[in-house]
Amino acid sequence: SGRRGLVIGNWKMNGSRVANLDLLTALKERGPWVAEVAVCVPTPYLADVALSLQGSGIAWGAQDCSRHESGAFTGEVSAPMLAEFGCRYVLVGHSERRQYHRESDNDVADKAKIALAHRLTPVVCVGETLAEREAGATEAVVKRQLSAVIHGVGHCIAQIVVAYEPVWAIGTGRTASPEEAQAVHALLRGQLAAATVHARDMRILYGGSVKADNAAALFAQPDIDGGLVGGAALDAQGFSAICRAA
Ligand code: G2H
Repeated sequence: SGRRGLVIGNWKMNGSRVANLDLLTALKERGPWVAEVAVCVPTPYLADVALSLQGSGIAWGAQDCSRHESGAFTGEVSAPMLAEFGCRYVLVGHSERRQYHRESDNDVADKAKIALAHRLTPVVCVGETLAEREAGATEAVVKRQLSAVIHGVGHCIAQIVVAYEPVWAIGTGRTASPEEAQAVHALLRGQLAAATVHARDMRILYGGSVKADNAAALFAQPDIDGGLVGGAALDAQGFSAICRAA
């Protein structure tokens, strides 16, 4: 395909001002890569990260945003605020948000919509739990999750990035096999194709225990366009190797 690979590091709630600078300095020394590379960092670090990555070719983003534009939402961070700090991406609907913060498919669709309105690229995360997979519901679950976003954002759907993250593979060391992941990616691309003529140009990332030693096999699949990388994104050498594989 003509799609450029994309690897996004999801730092989750890790790092410190000093450690982040070390990590980004080491990462910048290892680039550039053929694939596009970005890091989604905890929001308090955005100003530091923007300064460090400005002009580096590495993009940055956040891990969540409010579904509201502004107002009385204590503790929330808005899409326009993220845009102000130069974010290119914002993760929406990560399974940890869905699980621990009870985000619904509708919340996720609203977040994707407000991100797009502020020229941020939402990385819409979908994925089934182990119980859902074992019940044979994988297809129905990811379709329902993506469908909410397709309906929410309308013709802007071509502007999003999708990340398939089977919940049972997140931080567990258990990765979906390249074939298992490809099957779901193909399904998701088919669903996008029913909504937009641009589906073939859209990036669908795989996430869930991506490491330097399994990345190449995953990224070799025809509908896997890169990765959303958690734990392995906290080490410059390992993350760079993953970026090289995409
Ligand atoms: C899945 C992934 C990054 P990890 O959550 O979003 O994390 O690579 O640690 O499984």
